[in-house]
Parts: sequence; structure tokens; C-alpha cells
Amino acid sequence: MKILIPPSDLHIDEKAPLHRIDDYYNKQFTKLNYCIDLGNKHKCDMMLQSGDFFNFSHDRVNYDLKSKKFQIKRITFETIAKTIKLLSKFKGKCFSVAGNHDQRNRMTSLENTPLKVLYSSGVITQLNNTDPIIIDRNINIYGMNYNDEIPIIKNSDSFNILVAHIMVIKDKLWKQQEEYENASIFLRKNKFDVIVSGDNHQSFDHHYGNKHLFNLGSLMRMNSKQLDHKPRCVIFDTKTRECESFDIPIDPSSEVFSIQEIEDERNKKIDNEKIKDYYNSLLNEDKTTIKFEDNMETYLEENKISKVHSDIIYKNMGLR
Ligand SMILES: [Mn+2]
Repeated sequence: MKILIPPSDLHIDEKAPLHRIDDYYNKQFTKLNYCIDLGNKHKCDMMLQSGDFFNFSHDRVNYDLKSKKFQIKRITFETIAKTIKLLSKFKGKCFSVAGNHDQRNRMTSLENTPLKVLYSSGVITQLNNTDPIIIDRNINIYGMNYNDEIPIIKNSDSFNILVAHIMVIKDKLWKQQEEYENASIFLRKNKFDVIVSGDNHQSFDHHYGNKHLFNLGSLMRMNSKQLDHKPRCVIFDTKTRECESFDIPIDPSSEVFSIQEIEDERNKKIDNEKIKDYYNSLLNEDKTTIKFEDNMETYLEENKISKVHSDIIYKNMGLR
């Protein structure tokens, strides 16, 4: 049985993220199309997608930094239709779980969401953590939708697969990051043969003996921190337990991002940091206040200015 594993976080969206200057909308579909063609070419029997299929679950009012205007963010019917058409091209079966972006207000119910339309259309099937989907009698596929508990394996003799929207990391994404699963420990402590995880937009895989974890990251370079991100697919063969990685063709980041805008933003951040430092230095200077009179009094006291001279100063300041 051959499994196509596309990037974990597709985040299909109508509009390009900040600093992208290319035809972002169509590139999402070109890339997804590449994955599906690849799966068909290699005769993959199924595709496993690990959540955050769409960037939004419902309409949202958003302030656009570029145009400085409020705009409604929504996934249109056309985009959903386009996605269904594309997925129906895949000759195998598609399975997925819901990510936090797919869930309405982070509720587990998918009522009235774009992902629910995909599930209802039948082009893709939602996995869950209680009843595995059994394929070829031996392959059991479990799902962990966002915020679900880790499933309990029912048939330990089977080939068990977990598709999960859960933060699995190789290295911390930021210093204070607390809620995550370490890839190596997560793979070792759970008895799944294959884990396909999503949520972390970085791309990596981890192997422990005969067990494999794939977190392929985002489909698109969604922000300036992802200039070097290389989206890819993996094809895994359950018989041989071998995998092959395929890079999805991309354009150089200098062509898809406005490097000038990114640099300007970085400089602005540095300026803001400087202002913040200056402000903090004022706060730390314990005796200095915003009131000139108070500062003067402190100065006169600290420098032991005589009463005669202080009185002259206060008189001229109109305070005595
Ligand atoms: Mn995501």
C-alpha cells in the first residue's frame, strides 16, 4: 500500500499573506495539483492530510496592514469547488483531520465550515480517535483532530497509522514554547507504525527503528520567516516501510516576496525596540518622573543645594 503524504498545513486562502507579491492564490492550487499528479503517477492508494486544510473556518473581519482598510476574510464557494474538483482527480482515497484553522471558533464541531463541505462531498474522509478506518484488513488509520486525545490502539498486530493535528517539534519554535510534543519522544512512546503530524509549519521527518513520523510543514511560504522553507511530499510504502521525498517546485523567494518590504519591517522593528529600551530606561530611573517640578526637587536635594538658592529657583518657577 502506497501512501501520499502532502505538506501538512495547506491553509488554502483567497488572499496572499503580507509581503507576497506573486500570484499566491493560483500557486496554492498548482502546488496541490503537483502533489496529486505525483500520487497518481506513483499509484498511491491513499493520501493523508493532517489538518489546517483552509486558512479560515468562517468569515472574519480583518485589518489589512497594506491597504490600511478593514476587509472581510472568507473562503469563497468558488475556492471550495476548485478544491473539490482537484481532490477528485486523485485516484486513491483521501483522509484528513481538522486543524485549529478548520474548526469554527476552535470548537470541534465543523458545522458550516469549508472543510465540512469537503467531507460532505465525499472527496475526503475525516478520521477520528475512536474508530479507525480499516483498509486491506490490516491497515488501521486513526485521526486526532485538533484538541483530541491520543487514540488507544485496538489491534496492535495491525499496521497502525496516526494522522494528527498536534504541535510536534524537532526544536523549539520560540524560547518560551511550552505546549508541544518532541518528535523523537512522541514517536517512541506511541505504538504507531507511522505518524503524520501537522500544525508545525516546519518540515522534518523522524525515524525510530521501523517507525516513522512525517511533519512536512506548510504548503506555502506564508511569512518572512519562511524564506528558506521547501515544501515537499513523501510517498511511503507500507510493505517495504520505505519512503521517498519529492520537492514541490517553487520560485526563488526573491521573486515571491518583496524583500524591500521585509527589510523595512525589520528596521521598523529595530526602531521600535530602541524606543522600548529608552522607555524602559526611563522607568528604571526610579527617581525621575514626568513632572518637571518633582525632578527639580530631587536634583536640588541630591546635590545639596542651599535653601537660599533653592528658594530663588522655586520663586522664579512661581512655586514659592
Ligand atoms: Mn497551521
